[in-house]
Amino acid sequence: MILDDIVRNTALRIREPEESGEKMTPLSLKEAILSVQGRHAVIAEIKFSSPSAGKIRERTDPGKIAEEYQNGGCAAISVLTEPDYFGGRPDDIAVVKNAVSLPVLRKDFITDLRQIEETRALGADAVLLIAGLLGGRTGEFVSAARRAGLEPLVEVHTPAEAELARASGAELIGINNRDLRTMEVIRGTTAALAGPLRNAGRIVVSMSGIRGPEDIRRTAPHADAFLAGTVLMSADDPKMVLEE
Ligand code: IGP
Repeated sequence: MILDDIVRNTALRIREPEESGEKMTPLSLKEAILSVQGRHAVIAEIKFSSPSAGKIRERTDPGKIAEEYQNGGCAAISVLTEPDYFGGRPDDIAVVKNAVSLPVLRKDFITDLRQIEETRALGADAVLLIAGLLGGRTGEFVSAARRAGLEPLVEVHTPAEAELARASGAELIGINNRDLRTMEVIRGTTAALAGPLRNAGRIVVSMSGIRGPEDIRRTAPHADAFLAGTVLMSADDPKMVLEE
């Protein structure tokens, strides 16, 4: 099972966080999403490969890609830092932060509280917490992220995980249309899970499997923002997708 391998290998890379120097005041992902007007809020992801898509594109300067995304009008940038399956590097966070003035979300497989400290030390503004990996510890990780100065975005894929995320107090909840265990994308997942979360005042981000503006339009009644990776990384001009 790939997910189990990824989680195991990621845990082996954890190091004790080093004392880091002066950190910039974090930018709010929530504010960035809510301030978008007259278009859909998109979190644009930098990801060079993935277990489902294989190699998406040759590795180039992530700062350049982030600039292109920013020029295209995205609300924030997501950076996959997992190296073995997604072609990322932890240091990509700092490279992207230096290139743009948008909030940066760190996307990785977080199962240990030390990775929260590490994420802040890398310079991220927000951190992805996967409810399917953290289970009953989700709330603890949400609190730890806030204490570290990071905004938590809790990812869910099932009704039980959505309830966990709601109860964790996280304001930002990502509904992953892809099942991380089977890789299967079911685009109706966002519509199926969003109702109770939005009624509870949560901000819902629809993630994964977005092929273009049409998918965004169709899901727009159920989500406050969208997170897209593959379609943007493989586009000649991400602006065409982002300008929707
Ligand atoms: C982006 P896509 O289908 O647009 O490339 O998906 C993003 O949702 C996906 O990369 C993702 C992910 C994750 C990756 C969502 N949750 C958790 C790794 C870990």
